[in-house]
Parts: sequence; C-alpha cells; structure tokens
Amino acid sequence: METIPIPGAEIYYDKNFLSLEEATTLFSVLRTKCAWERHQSSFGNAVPRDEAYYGDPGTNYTYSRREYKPLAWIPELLFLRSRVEEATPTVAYANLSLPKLGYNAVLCNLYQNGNDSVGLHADAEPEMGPVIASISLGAERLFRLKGQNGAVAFAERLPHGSLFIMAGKTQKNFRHEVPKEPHVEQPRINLTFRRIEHR
Ligand SMILES: O=C(O)CCC(=O)C(=O)O
Repeated sequence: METIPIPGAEIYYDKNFLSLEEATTLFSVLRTKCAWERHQSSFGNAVPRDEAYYGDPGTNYTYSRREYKPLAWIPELLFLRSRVEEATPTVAYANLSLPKLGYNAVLCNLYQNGNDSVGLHADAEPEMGPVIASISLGAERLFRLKGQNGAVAFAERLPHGSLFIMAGKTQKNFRHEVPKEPHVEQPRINLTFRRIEHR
C-alpha cells in the first residue's frame, strides 16, 4: 500500500490490490449479479451511471435528495469487504483518534462506457464515516481529486483491481470526480465501501 502525499488529504493506494484473475472474475460476476438500476436525479434527469447499494440493516442514507436503502449483502461483496477491511491501515483510524472500524455498506457504480460519469462531489454526508475505500474493476477511468479552489491534486486512471482509500480530512478539503471520456468503450465497476452511522 502506497501513501499519496497530498497536503490536506490522506490517501492510501494499492494498484495491485486484487490479482488479475480475481479482478476479472469479480468484474464479470458483479456485472451480472448486482441489482443495477439507473436512478433519476433530483432534477429529473437519469444519473449517468448504474448503481446498486448493499449494506447492513439501518445503513440508509440520503444523497442528492435520493434515499439509498441497502440490499442484503451478496457473498462476493462480503468477501471484498473483509479483504478491504484487512488492507485498511489502522493508522487511518488512529489519526482520527478512532479504533479501527469496519465498513457497513458499499455503493456499487457501473459505468457502461465513457459517456457515464460521476460529477465533482465529496462523500461528506453527516452520517458517513471519514474513511472510504474504493475498488476499481474493468476499464481504467480517470479519477480526479480537486481542492476547494478547483486545483487538481490527483489525476490518475485507476487500474483494474486497484484499491484507493480516502481518509482524514480528504472529504472536507477535496471533491472527486470521474469525468466523461467518450473514447472509452468498455465498462467499469467501482465499489466504495463506507461506514454509515446515524447518531
Ligand atoms: O467511480 C469512482 O471511482 C468514484 C465513485 C464515487 O465517487 C462515489 O461512489 O461516490
């Protein structure tokens, strides 16, 4: 696991988190098995990607006026959750004076091709924990982190099977996006493991 030195952020990155074989199998299983849906945004347009949300009971949360209600975990996502929990550095929690906590939900995104995207946002809802772990499978897509002044702090194509963890004050100080890349023809799946706590 590599640490990416960006002032104001705390990022851990493992480009080879899953073996090629594991990543390829998981991509094809999750593509058919997840309950993908293309939701309407609060403005009435289709969200430009398919989504499926899995988690423990009670991990509902609201984003962009849409309520996400968790589906029951499927074995492949539970397997990945344990792998990601093992790989998440304890120091990511220690830096926040927290004991090491697990993830209790995962938002799965399917980008059918380069016309699908996610706009600039932060995962900073009050019920969301500060450590978010993201696995990428399939086509490599550009992932950008931008500071509050719009300056690009990180821009890389996240490889098939990689793990990218955002911790500390990353969500407070930065927003992230996967921009459209119309030349990309192949699909990509991204899984972001989170911890949702309603206080
Ligand atoms: O697809 C990605 O890499 C990012 C997904 C994302 O930003 C999100 O689910 O909040």
